[in-house]
Amino acid sequence: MKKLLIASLLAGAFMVPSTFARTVDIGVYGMTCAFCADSLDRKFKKMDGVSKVDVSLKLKKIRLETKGDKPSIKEMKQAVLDTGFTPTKVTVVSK
Ligand SMILES: [Cu+2]
Repeated sequence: MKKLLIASLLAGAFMVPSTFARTVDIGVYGMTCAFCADSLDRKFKKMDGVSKVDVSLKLKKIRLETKGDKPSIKEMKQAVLDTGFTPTKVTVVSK
C-alpha cells in the first residue's frame, strides 16, 4: 500500500504540466484585408507549440501564445514568409 502511494506521488510529479509560456508579437507587412489575416491565423494555428493566435489587421501584427520555446522566432518569421507576407518586428512580450 505504501509502495503504491509513493508510485502515484512520483507519477504525479512527472505529470505536472509546464506552466512555461511565451507571448510573442510579430509585426506583419503586407496584411491588408480579412483574408490576409485569416490565412495567417490558420497558418499559425497549425504550428506545433502554438496555443493561441490573435491576428490584428488593424495593428498589422500577430500575437502568439506558445506552450514553450517552440516555435522559434526564426520559424515564426518563416511561417509569415510562407504565407506570402513579410515579418517586421518580432517582440517577446512575456516569458
Ligand atoms: Cu488580403
